[in-house]
Amino acid sequence: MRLLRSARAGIAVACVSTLVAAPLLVPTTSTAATARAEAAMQSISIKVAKKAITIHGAKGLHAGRIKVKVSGKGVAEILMFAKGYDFADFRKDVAASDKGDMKALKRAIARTTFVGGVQPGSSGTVVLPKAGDYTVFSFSSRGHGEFSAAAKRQTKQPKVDGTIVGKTGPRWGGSSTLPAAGTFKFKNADSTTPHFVILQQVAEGTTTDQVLAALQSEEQGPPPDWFLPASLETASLSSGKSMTVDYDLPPGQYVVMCFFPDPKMGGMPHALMGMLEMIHLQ
Ligand SMILES: [Cu+2]
Repeated sequence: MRLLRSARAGIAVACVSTLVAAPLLVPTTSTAATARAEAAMQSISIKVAKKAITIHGAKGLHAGRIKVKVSGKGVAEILMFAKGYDFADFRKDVAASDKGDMKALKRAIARTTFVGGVQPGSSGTVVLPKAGDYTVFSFSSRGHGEFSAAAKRQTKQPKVDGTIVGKTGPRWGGSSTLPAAGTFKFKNADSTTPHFVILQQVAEGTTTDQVLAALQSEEQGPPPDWFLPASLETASLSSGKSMTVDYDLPPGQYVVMCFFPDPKMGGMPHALMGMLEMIHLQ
């Protein structure tokens, strides 16, 4: 998944100067009412550090919807592996796909359920599909975390302000406008591949063709002038899965992108296959 990682790194590098200047993702403040509603939902917190991933609050956890809060250095990805496949296999397959081994990439996709997760400083909900063992992974950490969930409990999806849908193509569907702060639902309705979301703020009027050209460009140097500082990233979701993401971003135009690599295209990230869409936050 070299392309996935380098694409993420590229975005991160482009953002870094402005990220330091402005706290872009202020944790959403809950009103008393939502705090009461959330009280019933199980909750875990995940800290992603370079060397280790630590998880708090996972004791006595049941499968079903849980609230996830992430802090630290990178996006936390919650994974469940198929029987006979484990984190060591996953790591090995990711390393092999880095070197262009598409069989390894296909195996990693086939044997891993990507349950979702959020970036540091953010929160959301994910659905643990069934009782069993879960692994927390991050491209930003050498470590990993583990937790278990007991029999599933039925839980309600929190109220959302809009939806972002990954569709077969690959392409995007869902809301064309969202409030600047709130909660969106991210659903992967594509039966063929996992997807993740990067929301990147761009200048008003920027086109997906401009973004595509910039992504395809080999040029090093400063980001294009339409590239604005605010961004948000989620973890990957397998086919049929959904999650909710709490966010607070500056109003404006954003490009929705996914950089998950496609094994049928030699590992090309979906964004370069045209999985780009413009939305507005207002
Ligand atoms: Cu994708």
